[in-house]
Amino acid sequence: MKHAQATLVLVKPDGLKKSLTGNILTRLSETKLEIAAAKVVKVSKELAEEHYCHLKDKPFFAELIKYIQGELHNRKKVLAMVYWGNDAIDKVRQLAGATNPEEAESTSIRGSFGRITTRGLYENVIHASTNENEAEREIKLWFGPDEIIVDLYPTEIKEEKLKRKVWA
Ligand code: IDP
Ligand code: MG
Repeated sequence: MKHAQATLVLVKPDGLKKSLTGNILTRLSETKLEIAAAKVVKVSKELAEEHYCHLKDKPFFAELIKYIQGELHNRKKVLAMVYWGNDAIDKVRQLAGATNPEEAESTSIRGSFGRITTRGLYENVIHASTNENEAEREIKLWFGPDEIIVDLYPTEIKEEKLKRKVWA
């Protein structure tokens, strides 16, 4: 059954370096999904390791962390977005293409612009969540509730006395 879903999309550092943001957003706009959140993020090691925690035993894990932190491309940021709408997860995955850019359909984003490095890492330009559980985990990791314009998951009010940076 098709229903409204949210999915996390990241334009990875290779996508930024190759100036593919406009191209990727144009392709994603074909889905008629809505952008529910967007920001540029400087990815900490902690965030990188948490995002890819399911891959921590893989031989390419250390390289993957460097990749998403932008250390392989001298672009220390990613563009993080939440896309929202009917069947969002599969629609975005379909446009993204298979994980291995050599196996991805040639018209997909990864098939068009991805590569495999000499060290064997798949540099595949974008991230997209694969299922609803993963999407929820990832969206909560990358965004706070106030940064998303639709109510996706239950929230609570926490009273905190925190020092924070404001405009001077
Ligand atoms: P996904 O991004 O298609 O969901 P995951 O298995 O979650 O694929 O892997 C996360 C990222 O790790 C991939 O996008 C790719 O950059 C890298 N990666 C995954 N599997 C391999 C592999 O077998 N060799 C090299 N890099 C890989
Ligand atoms: Mg994945």
